[in-house]
Amino acid sequence: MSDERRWIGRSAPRTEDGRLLTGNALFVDDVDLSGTLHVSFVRSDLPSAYVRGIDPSAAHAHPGVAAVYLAEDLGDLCRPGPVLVPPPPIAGAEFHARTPLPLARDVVRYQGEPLAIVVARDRYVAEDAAALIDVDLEPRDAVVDLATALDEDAPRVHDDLESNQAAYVRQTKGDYERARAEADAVIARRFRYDRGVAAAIENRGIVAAWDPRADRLRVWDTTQAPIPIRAALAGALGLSEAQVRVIAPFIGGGFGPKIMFYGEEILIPWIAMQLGRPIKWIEDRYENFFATTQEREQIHDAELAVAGDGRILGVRDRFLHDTGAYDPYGLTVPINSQCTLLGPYRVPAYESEFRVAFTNKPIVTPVRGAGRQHGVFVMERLLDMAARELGLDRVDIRTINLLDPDEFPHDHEILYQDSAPLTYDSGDYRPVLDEAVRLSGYAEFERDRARAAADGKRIGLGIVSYVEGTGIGPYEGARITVEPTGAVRASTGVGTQGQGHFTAFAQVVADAIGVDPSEVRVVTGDTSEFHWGTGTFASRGAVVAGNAFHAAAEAVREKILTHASAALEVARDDLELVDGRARVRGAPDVSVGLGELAARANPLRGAVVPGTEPGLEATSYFGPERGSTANGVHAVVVEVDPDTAMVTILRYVVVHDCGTVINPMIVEGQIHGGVALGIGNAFFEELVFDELGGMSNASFMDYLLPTATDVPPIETAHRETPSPLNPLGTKGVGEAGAIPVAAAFAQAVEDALRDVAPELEILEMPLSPGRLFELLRETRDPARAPGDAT
Ligand code: MCN
Repeated sequence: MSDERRWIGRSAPRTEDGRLLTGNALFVDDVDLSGTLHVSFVRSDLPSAYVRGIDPSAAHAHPGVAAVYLAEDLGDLCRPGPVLVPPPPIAGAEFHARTPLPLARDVVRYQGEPLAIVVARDRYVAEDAAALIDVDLEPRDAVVDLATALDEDAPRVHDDLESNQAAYVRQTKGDYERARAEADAVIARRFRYDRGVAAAIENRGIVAAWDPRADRLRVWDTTQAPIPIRAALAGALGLSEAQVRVIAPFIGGGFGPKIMFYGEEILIPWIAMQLGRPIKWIEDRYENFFATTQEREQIHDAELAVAGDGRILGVRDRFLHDTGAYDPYGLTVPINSQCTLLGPYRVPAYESEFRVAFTNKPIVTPVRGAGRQHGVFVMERLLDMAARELGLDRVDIRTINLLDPDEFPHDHEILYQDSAPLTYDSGDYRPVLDEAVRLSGYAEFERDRARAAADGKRIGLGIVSYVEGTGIGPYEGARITVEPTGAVRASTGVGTQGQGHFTAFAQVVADAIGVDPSEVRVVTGDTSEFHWGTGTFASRGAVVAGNAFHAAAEAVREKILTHASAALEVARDDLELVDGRARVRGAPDVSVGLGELAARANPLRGAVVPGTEPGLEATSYFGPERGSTANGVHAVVVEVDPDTAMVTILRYVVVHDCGTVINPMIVEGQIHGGVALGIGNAFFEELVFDELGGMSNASFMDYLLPTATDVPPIETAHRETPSPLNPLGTKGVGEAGAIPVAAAFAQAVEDALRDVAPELEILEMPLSPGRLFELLRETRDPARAPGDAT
């Protein structure tokens, strides 16, 4: 690392914003190649049906239609997609992989499953023709309710399986039965989490162009994982990887579902090759509600065994996870729930088992937080209820159980989603909680509550903790080149969907080689620039790609110093790298520019010394042995109107620790975005399915997202406990904001209503105003059944 560590830790202005704000950032739909044909999909409007026949003749005959494809036209391409993340090797675990075909053939298993594709001169014609395709579907019984999906008499989503059970996993540590026997209290509850969509501003989209003269395929794709997509495309289309270039340009949000490998991603390039014309498909919003993956449906039966002083003795959790109609993403989401439940706490005994159910609903894969919300919700709610039952303070019951700094690394004796042991690398949890207590005014809150009550207002405070496994492997890479012009080019394989990578990675490079971050041109997500790596998920960019950039930049720094030492005839140790020049310490006028050194490193005459390489360039990789563990505390103050059940968020405080912070402004932005998403998930967003599995609110008119007026200013404080697992000491932050919101929100709402509804327990998410209204009425007057509108 440079002596002049000037950029890491500073809120450098975002280098990408110029392009974004002036309309010069390329998004997939901006790719406008001459001769492009457009695609519309015919999708099943039933969630569960036999495909009895599809007659495309009217669409074929429609003017402007270039082609129509059904499953039977796809040949070998029509085979089930891969399991993208094989489940970890957990003893006794069971996993039945069922992945979708690019176009459904005999059976459709969720509403929106694609059945046919129309290719036409424009999108309007393609949609008109798609509407002419005659699809004969014979309805089958649908599996909709997660609670009964595994019942013996439930209809089968996949006929070849004995039940709808897609997976079973049990992980344990310690002796829960003993913990239970020794406990002074056992708190047992059933918790539910319902479904939502990721709702990125930009829907998915793909443009593909086959160039027969160059024998190459170019694909612009809104993916979070361009390199795996390239490998999959090459394999499926019979091409070498070098013939396929995948570009993930600027992307208007990913939030998880764009990590999936979808049938459309194979079909559009295949059609481009079949027809020899560029092909474009841009998902529309309605389509996105079905065709893009979703998350969050789980039911937990959990119990906490606790001593009279609040010490956690053990936790048992048995839960159901809804994977939708297929399970291409393995067990990442439920394993995250299982592991994240343990939180920042000392839990001597843990018994956790889950069953994954197939249902006739859209496919579930990670959405920001990726199952961690559920774990935090369950644990934090149990702690709240234990505190209440034992007459303890909510903060005290948390403090007493926090792991101490000398307990790291802390091995939880179970496996994490990346197959590595769940071992927390580092942390200092108590100061984080103390700071949140201080910033939220927890100690003075009774006074505030009394004041508000005098004005007829009911306010409540929620305060919860979480940890997040971030920065998992396997690896990422980076290449840095200093060009003879002095320009610095830095590329990596991860794609970017708004996380500020261009700036943060430039800061890492800038620190090592002594330039301004604005001079480092970062390229992400273009396989022609860098083709090793996996993608953007699991809050791993800062850890994995960040440290790859760090390693490559340090290697380039070494080369710069070697060449500068020769050029200036001074010892390397006497040199410093500042403002794009290598200069002599104490004699700044004696210097040489990086561009000049780059030219020297690539001579047109003479000889490059054997054992050295030309140019000021280096490629490095970083693969962490396991993920690093970030942590934090959220506190929220709400006002609840007990008559209307309207909740207003008055304050939101986040204190968090993501190790070394590269760019505090970006990190705060990530937290703000995450909290906004969490607020949406907690209070606004819920997909509603009818009993046949049909989605009732697939539009932003009915599926409510929080708007700017619903998201309060968020007060943020950082603490830094550097991770020992990577040289920069970073931990991830991209999902953290979203993870504990529901738990904090539930506690705050209960707290606000404790005088009017002391029995109220919030055991489910989301909690729309309507649902809170029902719960309140039920609690105050148990004779009234839930949903009774009278
Ligand atoms: N960062 C930092 N210092 C740290 C940690 C992170 O400065 N100690 C910076 C990073 O350099 C990066 C950003 O914060 O610019 C997020 O970093 P990280 O936590 O490593 O997350 P990723 O880069 O891997 O991004 C993925 C993560 C995930 S999994 C989802 S989902 C998500 C998220 O990021 N989707 C997003 N944040 C998003 N933000 C936007 N705008 N859009 C999305 O789709």
